[in-house]
Amino acid sequence: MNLEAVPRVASITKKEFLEGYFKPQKPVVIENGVVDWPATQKWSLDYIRQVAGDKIVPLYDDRPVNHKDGFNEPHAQMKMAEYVDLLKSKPTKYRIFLWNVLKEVPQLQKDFNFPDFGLKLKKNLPMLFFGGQNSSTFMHYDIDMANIFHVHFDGKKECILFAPSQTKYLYKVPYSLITHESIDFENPDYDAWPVLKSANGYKAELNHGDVLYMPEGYWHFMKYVTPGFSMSLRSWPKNPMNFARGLYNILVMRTYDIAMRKMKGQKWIEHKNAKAITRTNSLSKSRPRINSLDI
Ligand SMILES: O=C(O)CCC(=O)C(=O)O
Ligand SMILES: [Fe+2]
Repeated sequence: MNLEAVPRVASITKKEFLEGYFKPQKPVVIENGVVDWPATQKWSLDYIRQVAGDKIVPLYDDRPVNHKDGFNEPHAQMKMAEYVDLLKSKPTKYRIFLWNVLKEVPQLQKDFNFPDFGLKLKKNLPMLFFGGQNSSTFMHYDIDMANIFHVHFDGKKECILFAPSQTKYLYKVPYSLITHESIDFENPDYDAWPVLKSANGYKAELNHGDVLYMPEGYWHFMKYVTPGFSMSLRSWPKNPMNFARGLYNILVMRTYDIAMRKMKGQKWIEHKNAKAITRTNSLSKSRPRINSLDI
């Protein structure tokens, strides 16, 4: 794929960040963005096991969206201690997604603060994400179109990003925030997804303590190369169009999608997946070989 490396800086001033990355809406990895956090010294999977071992955690694997699954309903649950043991013992697809561990284990709140990169951050407690070796999230963008500072802990993670301007090449599923779930973004089959060749994106590797800035509405695919966890801090979109899009997503799009799933079930999901293919392929002159079978 046409992926350029996200620039990495050791540290950054507010002015440099706002001028160089926020205003042009470009991603950046800030290596020492949160060095002053006690979390960068303390947080590891072992530490989380120690302080949150007894908590029951909601787990998600990478099964395709099914109408029978509720919106964001977990696929399994276990104690945090068992989950950390599982992460450390073998590759697993189970991930924790949007879990408010900070509310459940208040002592963790002492270990971080809201850094000042020049953007006003949402002060509600940030969520944590965990993943096992080789687990990944679908390519998606976040419903609120926020500016995101994604801080990684313990392991190594690979990220693939696309700006919103690339959406037309990405086989986006209508009334959702994901691309077609059959695309392997690490090794895409261009016979099946020919238009993907036209997309220009970014890649980044995150290690412990790295902060990835993702601008408003950026697509992101994340793969845990080794077990680890991350925290996302968010700032409302500053572009009024993106702010309106975030409100639309939350108030209209999601409501409509949930209603259609209830009414039409799996047929609705299949219809949307087929639409993702026909819409994007209408940009291509060459006829795809495999997609027609998927529909
Ligand atoms: O790393 C993950 O599991 C997903 C992170 C993500 O999607 C986000 O921070 O918005
Ligand atoms: Fe996300």
